[in-house]
Amino acid sequence: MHKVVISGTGLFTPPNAVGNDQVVEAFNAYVARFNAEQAEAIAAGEVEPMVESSAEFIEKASGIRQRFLMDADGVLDPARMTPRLPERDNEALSIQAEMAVAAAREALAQAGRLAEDIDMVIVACSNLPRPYPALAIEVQQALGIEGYAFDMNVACSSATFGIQAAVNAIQCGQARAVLMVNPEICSAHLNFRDRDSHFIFGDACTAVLLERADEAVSANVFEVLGTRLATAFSNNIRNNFGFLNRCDESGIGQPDRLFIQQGRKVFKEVCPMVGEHIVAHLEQLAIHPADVSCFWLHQANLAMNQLIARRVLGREASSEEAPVILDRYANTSSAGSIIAFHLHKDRLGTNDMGVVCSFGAGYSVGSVVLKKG
Ligand code: CO8
Repeated sequence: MHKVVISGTGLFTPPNAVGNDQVVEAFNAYVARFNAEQAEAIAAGEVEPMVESSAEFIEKASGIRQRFLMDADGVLDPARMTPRLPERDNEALSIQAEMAVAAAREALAQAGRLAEDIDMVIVACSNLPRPYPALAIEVQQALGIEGYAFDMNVACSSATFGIQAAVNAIQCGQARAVLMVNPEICSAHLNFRDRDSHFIFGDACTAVLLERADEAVSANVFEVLGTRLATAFSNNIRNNFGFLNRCDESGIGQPDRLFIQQGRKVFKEVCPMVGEHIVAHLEQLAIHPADVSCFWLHQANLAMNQLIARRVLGREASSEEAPVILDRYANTSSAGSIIAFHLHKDRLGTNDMGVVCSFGAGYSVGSVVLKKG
């Protein structure tokens, strides 16, 4: 079997940086509006009044300070609270394909590769724009890549599951090089009217280029020592948006057609699952956790990452060992751990090891153990 390396990564960051104070101001204006409109029903005890959000709570509970959004005006308009992203003509490049192409070009350039060197494209993300044609095939066409492409969705773990699919294809000789991209517009499926979650997500796109180690031309490569995936069904993070919605009118427009979660339960159940997963994966590869230089973890909650790192290392991790990007990007679903890797991978010296780890809805957990070449 061929050895596989990551030879390039890319990141597309949307143009609109939005601070906690801005999302809170919009949310609180919406609350004032709602409570005024419902004043009679609230006074009669028929409707619960909405409660304001606070920027201090958000930073303390999550570690998030700001997020990047594809559109901020629509989100920050209390009369709308949804990004304004006009649908494009079928002949035009779709918005997620545009994000993917931007991130992919950076990954290709880092790897010193051209479209003709790539045999396979995977788009792996939480929210796809349509059932078909596959977004991955649109990205493949836009970049001028031959071979084949497909979409996959494992929520926040889409990127690590995508990496394993790419590794398998390269190891078996089905592809020389694979481009795996994660265009996430989380803001389009986030309920900005929900106090518990209106601050959680941001938008971004990442790209990872994987190829045969013996054919890589970049001097800056990371060998994939192993991948490990796990899933366990849970209703604690859920989104009921889907093609069957139109078959039952009673559900149309209901909040559960957007992102919903039991945040506390997720925290309690997922942290141990992820800690054990990483330890077991390292054990399988005969690597001691103390010999790992960096953990590029999924970026959902700062306390969650600190707890997972403690479970794996048996002590606090420094910011060099478990880099944080969610303060700036918030939770960008599958892109989060790859943003951390992309922005902090250069800290590793030759033969240093690191772990990319994602976790989220499903539940799903994915880890990728890497060694700097
Ligand atoms: N402002 C002020 N106070 C608030 C707010 C707010 N906005 N929200 C809640 N509070 C209050 C509550 O009312 C509560 O008050 P009280 O104690 O008086 O009852 C108190 O704060 C505590 O509330 P919580 O218990 O809800 O708060 P937590 O400390 O648990 O923090 C978090 C909430 C930050 C959500 C935290 O639970 C968390 O981060 N959990 C982990 C979540 C996680 O990792 N989820 C992963 C999901 S991502 C994924 O899998 C991908 C899905 C696909 C993406 C789709 C894109 C949309």
